[in-house]
Amino acid sequence: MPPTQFQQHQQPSSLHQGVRSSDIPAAAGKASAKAGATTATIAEVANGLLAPQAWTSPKYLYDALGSKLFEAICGLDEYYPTRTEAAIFARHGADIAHAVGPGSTLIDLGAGNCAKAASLFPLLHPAQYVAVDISYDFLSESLASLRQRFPHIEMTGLGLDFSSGLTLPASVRDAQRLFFYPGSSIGNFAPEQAIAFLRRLRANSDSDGGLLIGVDLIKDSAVLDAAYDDALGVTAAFNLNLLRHLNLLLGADFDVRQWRHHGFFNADLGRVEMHLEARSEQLVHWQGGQRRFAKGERIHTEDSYKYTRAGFVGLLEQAGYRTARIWMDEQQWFAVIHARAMPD
Ligand code: AVJ
Repeated sequence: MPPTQFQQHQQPSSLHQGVRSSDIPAAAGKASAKAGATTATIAEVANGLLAPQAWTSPKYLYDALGSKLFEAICGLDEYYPTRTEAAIFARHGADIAHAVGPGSTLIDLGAGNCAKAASLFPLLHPAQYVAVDISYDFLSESLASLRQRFPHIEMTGLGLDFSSGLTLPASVRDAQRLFFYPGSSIGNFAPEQAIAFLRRLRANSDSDGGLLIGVDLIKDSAVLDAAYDDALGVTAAFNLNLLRHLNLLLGADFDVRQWRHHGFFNADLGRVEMHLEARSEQLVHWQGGQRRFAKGERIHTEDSYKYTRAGFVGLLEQAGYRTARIWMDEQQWFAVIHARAMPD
């Protein structure tokens, strides 16, 4: 499937599916409406499931269990990105803070428990910390404890889905906005969408704005293959859990045992792909639809783009940023990049 098919969906780092006020409950008041699924959600997912090459947005990987499985992935030996990025921040934190300078308005995209950003506070000394995540409930708890630990930093929590647009309220300072986007979350966007997304960040900054971003780099494909198809099968469980989630969300009847995980690096397209493959021919139903899957047919569930340094620097340039500094681990598996807004 073309990489652009994930574009209209959401950014990678929002770990919870959002419910917008504009969503309309499916079969309102009827028992057939399960787990908060809406007609819009059902239509969106069905559209992908019915495509010649079936696909689903990666956001459906992250229900409550999926988020726990992703956390487990981050602790696997094979899954190097999380610990490698953490090591870069630990080793180069002072240098990064020096490059960025104090007094920034640190805007954390997909903040979650705010831990990554908070570990930088003692060096970075931001004037304001703005935590953005699709789930505000989670944020407010994290921020309450951070306010105690860092009383000099103004803290703001925003519960919004920044993939579909970014409108920052007046409570967010204009000066020295630094968008923080760690974890190689940018990898879920196809390059064209990544550029569009970064342009939106640039459009929300003055000429003193910047970006601090974690980017996963192209490396030996055996390393990438193992990171997305680990020995314990945690990534397989993470991927297969999507079907369990769809059963709840859509009232579908996927038989999880009849599917197999695939996760591998596609060198031609510079991305890791995750798929679910039918082990046998089967008919799957959901609210308002059905599809027959042949044995061996696949559902494409995620893309995770990997970059060369030069490739990502070029992408930043197209988005209106010039790369100021790059920090990497010794193996050059992962990069933390500080970019500054190009004057418009
Ligand atoms: C959360 C998008 C950064 O692409 O590495 C991990 C998701 N998928 N293992 C990634 C993921 C399978 C992860 N991101």
